[in-house]
Amino acid sequence: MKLRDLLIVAPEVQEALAKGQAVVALESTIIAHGMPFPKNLETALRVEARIREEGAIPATIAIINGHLRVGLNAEELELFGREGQKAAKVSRRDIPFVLAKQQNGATTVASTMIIAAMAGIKVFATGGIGGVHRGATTTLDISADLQELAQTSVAVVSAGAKSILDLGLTLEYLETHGVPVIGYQTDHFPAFYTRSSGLEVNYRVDAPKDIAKVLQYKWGMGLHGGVLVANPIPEQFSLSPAVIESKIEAALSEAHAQEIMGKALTPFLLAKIESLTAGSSLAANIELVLNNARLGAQIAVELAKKEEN
Ligand code: PSU
Ligand code: MN
Repeated sequence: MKLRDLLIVAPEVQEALAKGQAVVALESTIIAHGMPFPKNLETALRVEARIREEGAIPATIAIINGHLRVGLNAEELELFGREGQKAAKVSRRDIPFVLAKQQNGATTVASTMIIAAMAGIKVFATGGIGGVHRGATTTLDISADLQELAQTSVAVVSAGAKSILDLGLTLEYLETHGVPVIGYQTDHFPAFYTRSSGLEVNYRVDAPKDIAKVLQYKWGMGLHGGVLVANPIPEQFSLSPAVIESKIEAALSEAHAQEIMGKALTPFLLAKIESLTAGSSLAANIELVLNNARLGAQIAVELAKKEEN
């Protein structure tokens, strides 16, 4: 089996990479499992458009018919939008199984990072990353996203992580594994729907070109691994911390009562919170993803400029 038969990079993305132009990777689990149809598809298309507006090329990543795909067209995005929770959620451990069966799979942060790195894409924008779940001291539920950030050299732009997670433990885990957490124009780690978790980031960086500079030094010296860029939701779209916390607690106790575990837990909580907030969390989610797409594109553009020299 040859990698070139397995990995299919869309011509536009391939051309941009060959010319050293800016490319931003996007995940497909956020489409299939993170938002309901048709908002998920609409958002996926808007995110790609936002990246183009900033002068970068979007590359949504997924597994289709047993191929690793980098750069999807509108019909392919729609496929994942419509399949929703029926599409397999594919993290690092799942990739070979979906390939072997020639199936389709929606890639998480972890598997999107793996495939982006294979294609030579260095910047990836999403909504929120997986992390250490609340109660992980007994359940050991820690997302494979964190381990991926430890080993795969891609910068992930997110709005922090939802407080369905234990954000303090998530930051500790990243510290142990040497993953730097950059706050974009903030000193605090954002909590997805809200601009601050009250926890501090490792470094505050205020300009995309300075983030690109750090990436250039890190990878230029051969220091492998990811970087987490935490970009707070714009003020006007952020939700009330007290309201969102009560919904998160209700969703968590529902998950506990129904004994939801493993890979089903995150999608269950995302859907539950959305229904409990009557869609206001979805509106916030969409805005923060667009905001991350823009920052991801700006960083990719700056990185491409630096690599020219
Ligand atoms: N958190 C979100 N939205 C998402 C996800 C997480 O706010 O869509 C998705 C991402 O694809 C992430 C995955 O990589 O869930 C993490 O799942 P788990 O906790 O099972 O590793
Ligand atoms: Mn898990």
